[in-house]
Amino acid sequence: MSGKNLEIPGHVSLAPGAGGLQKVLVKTAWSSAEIYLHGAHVTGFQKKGEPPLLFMSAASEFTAGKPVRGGVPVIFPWFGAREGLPFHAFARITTWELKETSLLPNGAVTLRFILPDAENFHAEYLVTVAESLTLELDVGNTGDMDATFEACLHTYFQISGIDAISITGLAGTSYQDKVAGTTETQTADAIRISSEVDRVYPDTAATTEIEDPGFGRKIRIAKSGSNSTVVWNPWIDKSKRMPDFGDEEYLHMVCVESGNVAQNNVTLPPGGHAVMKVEISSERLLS
Ligand code: TA6
Repeated sequence: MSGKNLEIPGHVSLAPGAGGLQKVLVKTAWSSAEIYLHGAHVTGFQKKGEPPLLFMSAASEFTAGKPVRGGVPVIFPWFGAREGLPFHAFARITTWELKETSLLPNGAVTLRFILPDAENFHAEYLVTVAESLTLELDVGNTGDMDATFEACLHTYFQISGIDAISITGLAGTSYQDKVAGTTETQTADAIRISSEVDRVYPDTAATTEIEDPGFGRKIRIAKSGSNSTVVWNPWIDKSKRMPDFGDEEYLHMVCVESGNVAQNNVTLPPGGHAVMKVEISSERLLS
């Protein structure tokens, strides 16, 4: 565990979290955040005077070797199932090392995490807490051959109600519908959710927005170095099958995930690097 010298009075403190896992508490002039070293998992981000931007399940586990349900799971170096290996890979169930914390002149706080033993990859994760939350996953190939990986910042957003929100930015984009097992095109400008949704939109660098009249806010998800967007809500039946997720929590969350998955996987030459960056911000909805 990194030393106390990583604390910044009034801005960064280390504390024991749920399940005895170590967490970092961050305060800025605009916001507060909570990050666990387990998975370098951002479990909370909230702007002053607003509801939390990230959803956390009340039933989440906080156990070594198990994923946390909510916040921003860091999915790396593969997305989805791999025979005999953890679903959504090992980065989110591994303890990352907190290497550095900084208070920038503009009042933002940055935290730099490193993933130990990432096979022939070097993975660093820079979390910037300010009026927005910026997440940067920097992956390098430390091997002597080309190396291919997938990555996804699997963000769970807190919403007022699943029937109230609409998601824009993906109009005209094709997607794999993992519920129906088909390939579709996003014809409607706005995605509205009234059943289980599990969609992988490939080849899109688009900024997406979640419009939430119930909370009177619009959440913006701007990204670079990411060509895949995933939209997921488990709806009723899948929620009941998830032991670490409340039966009715699907009503107040939606995942809009930024990554490079499936056909958008990334191949790095020896010594090559790839950086994926996501900035999450919000603004008041003009009534
Ligand atoms: O990102 C969508 C997805 O792949 C869904 O298919 C669902 O499995 C979700 O991730 C949650 O996965 P998890 O392993 O966190 O339960």
